[in-house]
Amino acid sequence: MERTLAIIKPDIVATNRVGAILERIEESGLRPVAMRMLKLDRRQAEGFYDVHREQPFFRSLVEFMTSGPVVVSVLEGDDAIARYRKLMGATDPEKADPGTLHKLFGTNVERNAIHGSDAPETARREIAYFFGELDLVQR
Ligand code: IDP
Ligand code: MG
Repeated sequence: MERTLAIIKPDIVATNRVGAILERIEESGLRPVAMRMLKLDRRQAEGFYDVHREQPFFRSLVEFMTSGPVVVSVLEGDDAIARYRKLMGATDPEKADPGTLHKLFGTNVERNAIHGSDAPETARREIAYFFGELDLVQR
């Protein structure tokens, strides 16, 4: 059993497609065990994307991620990190396979609808960034 952090990004909340994303996540067999809507402030977004601080797209990414509410959740399941990354597809919707969440819901490489942790270490850090152990339910 593994856990991963998912973020439904502001573009999806703004266009009322949170339910459509969650439906596909649940259909895939991944189970949400914590969920919260919040509006990231600049420091929270910068801290979350700290590894990208030197990237040319960092400022714009932070602008986007603070532009409106997001839905953060913890997904649980066997091999959850890799399974969710597969469900999402490549970061850039143009390069993502048909049927993946980035392809179906993303607009471009920045406004790409959703986030998922990329490895066990990052999943642990990202889950702890938003949730405490007591926030996670047993299912
Ligand atoms: P990931 O979200 O698939 O792990 P990362 O490379 O970690 O991809 O990038 C984090 C986020 O930064 C992406 O989800 C996307 O929103 C944004 N991003 C990544 N690469 C670019 C880019 O080349 N231009 C603009 N935004 C980007
Ligand atoms: Mg990443």
